[in-house]
Amino acid sequence: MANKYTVPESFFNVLTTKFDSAVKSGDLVFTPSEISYHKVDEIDYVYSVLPGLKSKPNQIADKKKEDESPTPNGKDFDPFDPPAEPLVVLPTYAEKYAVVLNKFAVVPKHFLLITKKREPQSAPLEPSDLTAAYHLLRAANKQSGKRHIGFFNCGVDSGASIDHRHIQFLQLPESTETKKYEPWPDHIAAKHRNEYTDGQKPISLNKTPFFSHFIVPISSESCEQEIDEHLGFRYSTLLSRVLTCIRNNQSTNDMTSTTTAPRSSSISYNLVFTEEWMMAVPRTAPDYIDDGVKIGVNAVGTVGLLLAKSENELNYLKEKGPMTILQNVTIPFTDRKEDVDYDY
Ligand code: B4P
Repeated sequence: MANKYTVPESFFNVLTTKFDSAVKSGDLVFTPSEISYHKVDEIDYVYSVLPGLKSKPNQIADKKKEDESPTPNGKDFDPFDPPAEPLVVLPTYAEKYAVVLNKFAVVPKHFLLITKKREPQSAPLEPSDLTAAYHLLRAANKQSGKRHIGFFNCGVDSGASIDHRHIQFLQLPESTETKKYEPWPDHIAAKHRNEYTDGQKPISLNKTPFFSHFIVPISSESCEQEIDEHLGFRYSTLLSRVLTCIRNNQSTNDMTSTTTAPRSSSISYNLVFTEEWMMAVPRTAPDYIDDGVKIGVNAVGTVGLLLAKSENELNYLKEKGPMTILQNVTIPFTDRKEDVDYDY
């Protein structure tokens, strides 16, 4: 039975047509990337590198600078208030949202769920945000026949650049005989799917070196009426763990720190989700910076999708290894047996 979250059957066709015409008209800057598949310490990674080192990345940077500069009245520019018409796929979805194309896409048809009225990116997601995002993800998978991932960058250290609530969606890299990519949380969620119950501590991969992360399976059997509650409950379990992990990390840093500099009080994390699971990763920095090299990591980095904006960055990534990059922008994984659920 149709309800306010029902996604039109024409959704993905409209999205495809809009993407093609926005690229053609120049309203959307699509920079195709070269991708390579890697397996490091049993984890699949896909590195995307933007080719034409000088032209395309600068085109993105210049366009963004132009678009994101403050408005004459001094208020921060909000590109989603209102979104540019050529990028709009669904002007209204589930009453309070719209669906728009990413103006600076690296993979085709990258799209965003945005609130129509500006709401902060740093606030916790609401059950309706999760339900709307889940329905869109499911519709994109079904209508395109390709698997997508949804993600949310929350807080200043998460990679978020626009303070207007937005959840993003990308098609996952496909696997072939020789090139394999499987997001590493897949097998953990599959293993625990049947026995995991609401209120249980989220699942983590017990592996070092690794970064702190929290996974909950999503039950696709939940009926339409229950999905709101199901997603909201499991997300709040993740959020609780994120807050505890950040608090523990800050206490440890306070004990070991020799400086009196004020510490950041922000709560930053990435949320990544598929139809089968949700994962939250607490963040401590938006970029990896070392030796004059800066590699930005957003939510999809946590499932092994890393973007290098130059050959130099790509070589650096290969040389240092992806886990060095990821560990530097997150909280190192420790198996804290004393942690209990909801102890924030
Ligand atoms: P945020 O949550 O703020 O941050 P982000 O995805 O990390 O994007 P950022 O802007 O920092 O991009 P970056 O250089 O790291 O997301 C804001 C979103 O709104 C972005 O997708 C942005 O492009 C989009 N946007 C900005 N202005 C807009 C407008 N006027 N209308 C519509 N949309 C607008 O990376 C460059 C791009 O590559 C980003 O799109 C990023 O999501 C994507 N990307 C990063 N890593 C990737 C990977 N491994 N594989 C594929 N794509 C990847």
